[in-house]
Amino acid sequence: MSSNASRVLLSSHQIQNRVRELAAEIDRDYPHSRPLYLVSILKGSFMFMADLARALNRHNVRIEFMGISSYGSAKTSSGQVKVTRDLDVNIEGQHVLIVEDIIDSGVTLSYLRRLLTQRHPKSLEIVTLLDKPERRIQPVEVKYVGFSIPDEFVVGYGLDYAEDYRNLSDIRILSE
Ligand code: PRP
Ligand code: 7HP
Repeated sequence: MSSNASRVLLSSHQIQNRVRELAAEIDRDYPHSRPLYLVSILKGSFMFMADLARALNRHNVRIEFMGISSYGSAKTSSGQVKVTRDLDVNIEGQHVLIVEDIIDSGVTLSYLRRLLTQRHPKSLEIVTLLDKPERRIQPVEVKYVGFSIPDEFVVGYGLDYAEDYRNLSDIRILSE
């Protein structure tokens, strides 16, 4: 591929293996007798959501989406979180798992956690494929982390730079 994203950080194979491990953990942790609401944060987590949902071994997974934006087309968060699409279901009394592609500053997820907590779910947890702990500005409690990665701007597997690269099946480091 001719682009600024030639260094593979996580291969498709590594990602798929880890997604299966996360799904097995989630399957163990949540009662199979009740629905599990997966809330995918658009757009970045669409690919992770699709793979994670398929790797869960249960029939009562509810697929929901929210749109939250704080980056625009830049490489750093604007710090301004905007809900661009809200849930259209009532999550009161439900087990809710937020599905995110990456946690960077923590601004998006700490905002979202506060917002959804006010809706009184039975439980509210977060699964993120990637975590960049060095970048944290706001603390966020995250139950499931796929990979902890260094402070590099990454693209692929749903993650973009100015809307490009989301379709890659691996995760690559974007060079300057
Ligand atoms: C990305 C990513 C997270 C957020 C993480 O979303 O998907 O939601 O940034 O960053 P933070 O921890 O610094 O808040 P983005 O706003 O780029 O939207 P996108 O998912 O549509 O690409
Ligand atoms: C957001 C984001 N989007 C794409 N790649 C990264 O490394 C990112 N960090 N925060």
